[in-house]
Amino acid sequence: MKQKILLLLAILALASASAVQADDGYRLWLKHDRITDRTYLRECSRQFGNVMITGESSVLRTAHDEFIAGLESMTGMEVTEVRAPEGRGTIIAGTFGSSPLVASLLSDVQPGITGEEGYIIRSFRQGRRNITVVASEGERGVLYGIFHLLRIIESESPLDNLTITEKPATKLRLLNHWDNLDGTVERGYAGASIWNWHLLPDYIHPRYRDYARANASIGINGTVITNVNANALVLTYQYLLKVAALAEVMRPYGIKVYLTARFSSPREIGGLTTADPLDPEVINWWKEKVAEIYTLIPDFGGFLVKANSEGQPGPQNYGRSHADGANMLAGAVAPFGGVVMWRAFVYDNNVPVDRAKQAYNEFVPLDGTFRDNVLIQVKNGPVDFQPREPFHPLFGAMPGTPLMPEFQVTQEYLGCATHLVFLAPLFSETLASDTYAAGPGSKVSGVIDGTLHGYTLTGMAGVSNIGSERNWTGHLFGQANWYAFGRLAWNPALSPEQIASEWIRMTITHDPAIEEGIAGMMLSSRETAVNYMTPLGLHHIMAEGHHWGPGPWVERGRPDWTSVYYHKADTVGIGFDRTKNGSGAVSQYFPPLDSIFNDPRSCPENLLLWFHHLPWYHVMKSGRTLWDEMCIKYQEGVDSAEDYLTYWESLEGKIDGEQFGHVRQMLSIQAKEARWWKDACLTYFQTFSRMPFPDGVEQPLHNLEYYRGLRFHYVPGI
Ligand code: GCV
Repeated sequence: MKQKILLLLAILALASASAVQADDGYRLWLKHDRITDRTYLRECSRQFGNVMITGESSVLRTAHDEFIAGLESMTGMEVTEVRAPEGRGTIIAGTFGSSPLVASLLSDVQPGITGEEGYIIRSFRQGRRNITVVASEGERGVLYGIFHLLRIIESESPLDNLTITEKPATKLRLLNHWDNLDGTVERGYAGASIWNWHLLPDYIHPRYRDYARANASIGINGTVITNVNANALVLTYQYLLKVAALAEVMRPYGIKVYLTARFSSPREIGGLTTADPLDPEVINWWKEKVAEIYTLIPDFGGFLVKANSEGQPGPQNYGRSHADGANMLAGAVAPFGGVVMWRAFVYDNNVPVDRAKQAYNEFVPLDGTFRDNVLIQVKNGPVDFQPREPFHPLFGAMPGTPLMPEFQVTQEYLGCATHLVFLAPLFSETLASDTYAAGPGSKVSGVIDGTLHGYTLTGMAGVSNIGSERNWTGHLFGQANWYAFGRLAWNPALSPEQIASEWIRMTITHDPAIEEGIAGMMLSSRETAVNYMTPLGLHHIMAEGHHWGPGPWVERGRPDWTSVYYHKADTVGIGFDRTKNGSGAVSQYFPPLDSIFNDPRSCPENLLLWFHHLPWYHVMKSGRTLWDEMCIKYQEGVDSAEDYLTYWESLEGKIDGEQFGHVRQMLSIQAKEARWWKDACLTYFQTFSRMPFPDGVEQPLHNLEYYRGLRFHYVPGI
């Protein structure tokens, strides 16, 4: 009997060990599951049986631990740590400065090739030995190189004759958290903030380390942990201790911590009567505060500031300029090597004729007046993270001031966390746009990486979509947007195709046919969302406040927060006239773009209603009327969303069951909401066009009153 029970227990143990682990998404793209291809496994053991990753710093120790843990997990090998190349294959990693072996193996590499964060990965044979070297001038470069090598292994790519040289295009690659100290996240759809301010600094949640690790694996080197709608409390000693505890967790992964600075802090927590940036007491208060921060966090990155925008205090409250405000803070952090990222997302209380013009109008005159350690952080488009906007006209227009783009990884205007919208195509569209600032070929990416105007300080920011949900981002495919942001901040020229492929292979499957199917869905998903939400250059027609569903009828309140301000539909036509005869926003672009945008015949049709108010009968390139074209675009969006669901359902049993079930439900919601968007928008716009729906466009499920009457409570993210 006893023997029988023992046997049963053994079988049960075996059964549970061999059962496929359901994937709850926590491991992100760093799953490091066991590779099953025997040939590849043999290759791994030929190359990496021995490991020599030297260096005492915490970052190099991280590189060492990550490589060994990742390799052992993926291959089941037990690696041997050696002091010199041994056996059939050895991996050697380190900095040129700290490892004489690395320096001698790569003696042909000129100083400056990798810099502190770039790296070289080379594999070659030395006699009968396979050698792989991962080398950099800096420790972070070694860590990034190790993560690159793990990525190669995880996607089962060839390991021999590697000759990789990488260097990031931008210096500051930062996530921006709009996380509040009360645990909520503005525009966050993946649960509460991951920072548990109440338990910090004494309780360090394991998630903090995993967060740092995930970011480092894609080259992100900094995080602004608090909301730009800032709370001065975070600058008090009590909270700085908590920030310091987080910084400590991030440090071994090469990640610096930054804070948002509430401009009125000297008054709110400093006991001063003013926050005037030119007031000596204010200047001194910030200097002392910054010194306190650096005592606690020696590698503190600096401040991100939203000032004089949407009710936030700023220098203009005291009759001072954005430059006065930014330079005062920059002066305080400069002695410690810190930076100030000053946001250009500004619009004041006097509603402008065209909000899209305001940042340009305010910042271009200040070009060249900012201190060296200030960057102006500019949203990708001139309004606000819409499904499609033209690139922001500030890019290219401030040659004397480093500009860093701000992308929104969280999907405030793109279905929150429920819709599958892969954002790499959106980010790349901006980065690849030609500003013509210095003639043709002056891409936004050239502004950002500093090559166009010779900026030495460069960066890219992404508003995080991370929360405390088990899978981090709410929607499994939200992880792909986090991943894409990191990869593009490192290399803005990477194609969305490559990013999607890397992510799918590490997160979902290596099956080439399924990879192709999922990539097809991801790569078309942004256009699909544009189609069912805001086709042909429409923008800002979502519901009030939460920005989730459709709300083209929103007309109450501050005009530039309403939908009617943006679409301007009437019985004649629709669209915002930003031509030279209208708001003149086209003139903020360099020639010939100003003329291209100014003329409806040359304006790209996907931006037509951004720049033009056109009659419903306007003839489009397809030969259809504007009305018909708009209807058909909405229908195409709905059809594609439904196709995604149908395709995904065909994957049942072919991919992880938990991933399958989770995404199937999300896609089903997305298909339903795509139809809601189409029906609500078309029934509303039809009251102006008074034209029937063209063939192929399905009749709305309900009438306009129904859609207008829908009310939602407690939508997340506000
Ligand atoms: C953090 C939009 C969003 C706000 C956000 C603001 C900004 O208006 O709706 O939630 O505030 O942009 O970027 O500052």
